[in-house]
This record gives sequence, structure tokens and C-alpha cells, in this order.
Amino acid sequence: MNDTRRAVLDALADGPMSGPELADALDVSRNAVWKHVEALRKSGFEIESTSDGYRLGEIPEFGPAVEYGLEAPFAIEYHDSIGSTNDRARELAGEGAKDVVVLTDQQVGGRGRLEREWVGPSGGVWSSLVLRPEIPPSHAPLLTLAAAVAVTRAAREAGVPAEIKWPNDVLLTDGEANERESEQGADEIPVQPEKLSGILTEMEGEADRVSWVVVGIGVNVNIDADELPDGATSVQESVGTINRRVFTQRLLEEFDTLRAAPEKILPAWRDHAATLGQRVRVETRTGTVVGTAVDIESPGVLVVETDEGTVRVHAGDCEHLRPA
Ligand code: BT5
Repeated sequence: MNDTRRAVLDALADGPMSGPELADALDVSRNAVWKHVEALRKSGFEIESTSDGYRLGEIPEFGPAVEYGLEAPFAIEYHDSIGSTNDRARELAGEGAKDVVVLTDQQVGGRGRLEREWVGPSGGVWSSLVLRPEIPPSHAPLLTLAAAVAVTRAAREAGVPAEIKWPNDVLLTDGEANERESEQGADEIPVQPEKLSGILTEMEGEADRVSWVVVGIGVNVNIDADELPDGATSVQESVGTINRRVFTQRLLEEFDTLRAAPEKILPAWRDHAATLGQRVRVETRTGTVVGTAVDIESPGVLVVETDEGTVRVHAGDCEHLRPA
């Protein structure tokens, strides 16, 4: 957000102020104050003109206001509706952008992994972070894990019992933890997931250094389950509607903290994961792995104990299993 606009909001947060008072306090012209107030109104901020001066109303629940009060160094590019935030973020990355978050209320051409469709009705938090970390490409998956941890923490703060399914889905917990460590050999069926969030990371770079990384994070927040595909759920279904501005800010702040301390990402992921200790079936490009997931190793490798020994899975689609 433009610094003067932020200063206008900060000043009005303490109570109403007239145009001339604001102009004096911010050391800008009265005309500039008026222009900034108009721009803020267009962004959704309620600023009433009263006899005491400008009076700040409620901060909008979502929109460009996500940048106001955000304690992480991201600029927000907000859209009411867009095809795919990842596509727009890639465009910005190509133009040299850094630490910009493309955010939209509705996403009509969202992408999942392997070109799968991602459904993005109004009420979600559909976001893509444009990053330029100084890391080798092989470390980029850690950023995806960090995003999953950040989503889980923000969801838990909102009262939603969320957990991570390897590699980077966030699910609503349904007590399946009690069924972990199921007897080996028993007939097993997949646990029906209740997916709250998915993450799609894309990047460009040389052999030893990434040029940019786009971390696309989709969270079903204030959405009715009827608008989502089977196997999907939302924050609203779990705890009712929440303030998406605060949720998005917490998510971005948690992500920012983790990227600054990469050594904390794997331990945090382990703490928040439903997959560890769980019987799993993982479809990989080279075949199916069935066993008990026992650990995650850098930069996101799942360690599975199978009847044939320990298998390390680098990528794939994972299902949790439970006895039939
Ligand atoms: C993912 O793929 O889970 C990654 C999704 C990333 C979406 C974000 S939104 C912001 C950014 N911009 C984009 O264009 N994408 C990113 P995958 O693991 O392949 O899961 C895709 C599958 O999840 C689909 O095939 C559906 O079965 C299911 N699905 C689709 N929409 C969903 C939703 N809103 N909630 C839960 N599941 C969904």
C-alpha cells in the first residue's frame, strides 16, 4: 500500500480528522489528502465525511485492505475475479516482481497439480506469492511445505482443526488420528479426505539458483460445501464465516517467518502433519507404494515403511488408509 495512504489510515484510526489537519500531519497538500481518501474509498475502506472531519469506518473484510496492518513485507495485487492467480503471478515474476501477492475473491481458471482443475468460487482465499529466494531449485519444495504449515496455523487460529496431508494438502481433521497405526495386513480403504486447501508451486531457474518461485495457495474459506467438489470442505463448514483479511494476513505472516528460518520448516511440518504414523497409499510415476509413513526428509521426501523395506517417495498423490 502507498505509504501516504497507510499514514492516512493510521491517523484516522485514532479518531476523525479534518482534511487540513491530515494535510498538516502528513505534510502533503489538501488536494493530495482528498485524492488519497478517494483512492481508499475505491479500495473498499469506509471513510465518512462528517462535521468532525473524515471518520474511518470498518476495515473491509477482504480486498486490497489485506495489505493494511499486514506484518510481512508483501505488496498485494488484488482482483475481484481472475483466471488463475498463478498465471498472473508468473507474468509479474517475468517482469522482475518480488514479494508480491496476487489475491482474488473468485478464481475462474484455477489450476491444480498436473493441470487438474481447481474450483475457486467467491469467498475463497486464492493467492499466489511471487518470491525470489536465493536457493538452489532443489530446495524450492521446502517453500511448499512452509506454505502448508502457514495455512494450517492460520486455520487453527481461526478455530479450524486442520492438519497437513503429504505433500501439501491441508485437511479438516476428522478424528482419523485415532485409527492410525492400523493393523498391517487388514483390508484397507482410503479415508475420504476433507480438503480445505491445496498448493501449487511453480518456478524458473538455472541449475544452481532459482530465478523466481510462485507459491499458489488456495484455501476454501467462506464457501458453502455445495459450491465445492466432492472431497472438499471449507472453513465456513467447520466454524462459520471468518474475517478473510485477518486470515490472509496470518497466513502470509506465518509464511514469512518460516521462509526466514528454513531449518524450522521440516520440524513444523512434522508437528502439523496427519500423514506421519499413518497407513498410506502413494501413486507415483513409477508405481504404487503402500505402507506406513514414518518421516519426511528434506526437501519434502516421504519415508514409507513397506513390506519390502523403506521407500523414499519424492512426488506423488497420497491417500490415507484405514481398516475396511
Ligand atoms: C492442488 O492440486 O491441490 C493445488 C491447488 C492450488 C490452487 C491454488 S489457488 C491459487 C493458485 N492459483 C491457481 O491457479 N492455483 C493455485 P491437486 O493436488 O492436483 O488437487 C486438485 C484436485 O483437488 C482436483 O482434481 C479436485 O479433485 C480437487 N479440487 C478442486 N478444487 C478444489 C477445492 N476448491 N477444494 C478442494 N479440492 C478441490
